[in-house]
Amino acid sequence: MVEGLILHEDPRSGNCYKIALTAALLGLPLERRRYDIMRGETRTREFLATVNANGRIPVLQVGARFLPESNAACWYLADRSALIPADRFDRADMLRWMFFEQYNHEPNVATLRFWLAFVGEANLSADQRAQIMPKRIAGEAALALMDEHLATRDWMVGNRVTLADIALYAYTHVCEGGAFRLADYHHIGRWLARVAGQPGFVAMG
Ligand SMILES: N[C@@H](CCC(=O)N[C@@H](CS)C(=O)NCC(=O)O)C(=O)O
Repeated sequence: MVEGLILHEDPRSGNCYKIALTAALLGLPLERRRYDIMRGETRTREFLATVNANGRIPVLQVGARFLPESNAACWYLADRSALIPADRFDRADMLRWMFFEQYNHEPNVATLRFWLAFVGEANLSADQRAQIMPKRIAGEAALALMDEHLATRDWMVGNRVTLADIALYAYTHVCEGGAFRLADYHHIGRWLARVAGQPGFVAMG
């Protein structure tokens, strides 16, 4: 039994989408509250005081409690479901890919998408512009690692969809917004179709 669930989100954010997709695959009803991060709506005094002192979405509200961090929120929703493997090693391996997503993938693939597709290259600071190439190299390395991993398996962990797939799907399927070339990653391409074919799947946004 899960208490009333509210997702505080900007629907353009892949981090928010992970939670919406997890809820959809589990058939859990989710109320949505929208914020525009481009207008600083997660930086207001009220948001910082009540929703997330870290000034960011997504935040999953569970009754009167607030849970920031996308992967923690996905875990909360999926706890004791088939989206988290029963096998102890696989469960830790799933976490490995979720940490990889936050450290190697999202800061490069998602940030370049945000900068190029939403902020616009002309509006970036000199410091941000200098980071484009290092982030492209690191993002391509993360995608190449996933592609190699998926060459011999259908799912990131075990033999069915888990939170590792959801966490990595969110920004991988829209990586072309950051000028990454999906066509270069054949195994990822087939895996994206597998995730999108799951019963209950919902598209982003
Ligand atoms: N590690 C966090 C990242 C959260 C994050 O970076 N959120 C961005 C949108 S995807 C945000 O709220 N940006 C607005 C801001 O920083 O003002 C997660 O996985 O939830």
